[in-house]
Amino acid sequence: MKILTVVAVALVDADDRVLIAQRPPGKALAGLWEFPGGKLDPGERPEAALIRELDEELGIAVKEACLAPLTFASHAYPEFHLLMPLWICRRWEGHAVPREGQALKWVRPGQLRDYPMPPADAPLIPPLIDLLGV
Ligand code: 9L3
Ligand code: MG
Repeated sequence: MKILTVVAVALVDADDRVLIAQRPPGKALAGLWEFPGGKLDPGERPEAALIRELDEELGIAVKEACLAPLTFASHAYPEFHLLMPLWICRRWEGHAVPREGQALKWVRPGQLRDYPMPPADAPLIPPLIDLLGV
């Protein structure tokens, strides 16, 4: 089975709210809320891919030193196996804005369950609640 690496981040604001983005119409899993991130380009380091995705999708600049590994998701889709490391980040430059037509929401960890997520993302919620509280 093909293993696909996708990188993702929990951006956390000063009130311990986490940013989720709604996948736009036309994409796979459209309408579901996810932690921002995406696929690696060929030969790209995971951290570099995440920094690039955050610039492209949200217009924010993240320094690699401000990314801390938190947990990972491992999920079998019918066509591939998704392995998704999740970093946590509390410091970045700029204001997160939807650059790809996606809706954005800052949500308390205890409220994340109210937003339908891709199956790979939902198991990432309990570690965030453990770390940040509800
Ligand atoms: N995916 C799941 N949860 C996420 C992200 C960023 C991505 N938090 C899944 C959706 C797709 C695959 O990873 O199946 C690749 O993502 P994209 O390149 O379509 O955004
Ligand atoms: Mg993406």
